[in-house]
Amino acid sequence: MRPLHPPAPDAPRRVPFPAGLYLILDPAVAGSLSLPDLVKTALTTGVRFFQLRMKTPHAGEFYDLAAQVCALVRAGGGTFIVNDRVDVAQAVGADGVHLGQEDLPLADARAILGSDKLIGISTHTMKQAFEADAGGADYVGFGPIFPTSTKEHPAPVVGIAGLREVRAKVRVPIVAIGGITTKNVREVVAAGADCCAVISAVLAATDPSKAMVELVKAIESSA
Ligand code: TZP
Ligand code: MG
Repeated sequence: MRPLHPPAPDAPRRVPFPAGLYLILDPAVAGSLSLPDLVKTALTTGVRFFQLRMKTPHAGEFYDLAAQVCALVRAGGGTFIVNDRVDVAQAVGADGVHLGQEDLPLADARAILGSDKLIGISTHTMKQAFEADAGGADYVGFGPIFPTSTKEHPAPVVGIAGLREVRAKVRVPIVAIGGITTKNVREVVAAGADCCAVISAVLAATDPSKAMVELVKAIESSA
């Protein structure tokens, strides 16, 4: 895995960026699986980077689960990111927020959360990745690398070649996403991803614990 750039001496202290497996917790995919239980297991398998993605209009529902997961992740030494909602991220004291192209603008999220928090931006083209990097994102999500059925109306598949191109031009860490599994994760790391984000490869696995162990092992051995 490629080394991350050391921060400039005068750069503000930010939450450390944990390379490796980035586990996205989405209750819509988890079904009857308990996300708090899954987080506890994930921490024992070496997962350190978590995001809660909850496509609900009810901020209170999002807040309740985010507060619970945030406390567990923190207790286990992990990093916790809230998807979409800057208000929920701030309210639960998360380590940051992950924004899509149609969410709050990066500059406004930064003004609210401050320089200590991580802000990630979903990108699907070189132009978007470049803009996110130039705009001060702490990392870019890039994908879908492979076809995915988890996201509604996904952008066109960017492929391993697309990931390589973005890796060559973008300075900040890259979180690759979309259709990543134990079978293809090594080629994603080899193409320069700092993190591999998965939803269904873990949440819809017959044995989520085994899937996490295999993914963590595959990423570490490809780094
Ligand atoms: N953004 C791009 S692809 C995707 C998101 C949220 C879904 C990833 O889910 P999976 O199940 O790991 O393909
Ligand atoms: Mg979003």
